[in-house]
Amino acid sequence: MLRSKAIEAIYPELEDKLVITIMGACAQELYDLGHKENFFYLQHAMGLASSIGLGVALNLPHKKVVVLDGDGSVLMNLGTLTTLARYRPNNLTHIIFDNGSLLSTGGFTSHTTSGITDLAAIAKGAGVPNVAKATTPMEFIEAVADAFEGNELSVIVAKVEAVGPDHFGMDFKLPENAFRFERYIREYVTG
Ligand SMILES: Cc1ncc(C[n+]2csc(CCOP(=O)(O)OP(=O)(O)O)c2C)c(N)n1
Repeated sequence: MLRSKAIEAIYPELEDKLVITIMGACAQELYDLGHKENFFYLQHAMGLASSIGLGVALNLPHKKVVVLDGDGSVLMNLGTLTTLARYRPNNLTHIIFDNGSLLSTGGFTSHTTSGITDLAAIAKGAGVPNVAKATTPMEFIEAVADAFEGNELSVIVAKVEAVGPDHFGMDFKLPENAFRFERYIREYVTG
């Protein structure tokens, strides 16, 4: 499964949700489908997309929040799964695209390569109530639909190929990214 295609498949469902992505390839693939004011592309702070998603979800319980994460990022902040499970926001869906690689910085293998580390098992062990694994586009679409329709904290581990975009670049700079998202939340979500 290609992550770009998986994101494309759920893109229409992201319109009414707050979306936080990790940096690099995943962010670029979402951006290339069309930027929306409800998207926030986390930069530099590897591992913390789910922590930001947790904070947003707890503070805006009426809004669905989606985190698009990577295996390398989650492995850098493994405790995040236990913190998510402890606070259990039922409006948060944490999608981990597991490509077994730190793709955005050159494609070094991660601990999930060749099935060594099972992030779905870790999420389950951490106490996340709804955990799904997807290896095909159909499984992915079904798992995401289930999570978006359901009313419980969900983690979806989607096995994807270690393939990213052939270009990088967005038409706004780093601080602008943060200010825009904050302003959007203030004006259109809380306001
Ligand atoms: C603390 C920290 N270490 C290293 C980096 C450099 N870095 C940026 S993205 C990335 C790889 C992320 O891997 P993963 O989450 O699996 O996503 P992928 O790139 O495979 O889509 C790395 C190592 C960083 N931004 N922050």
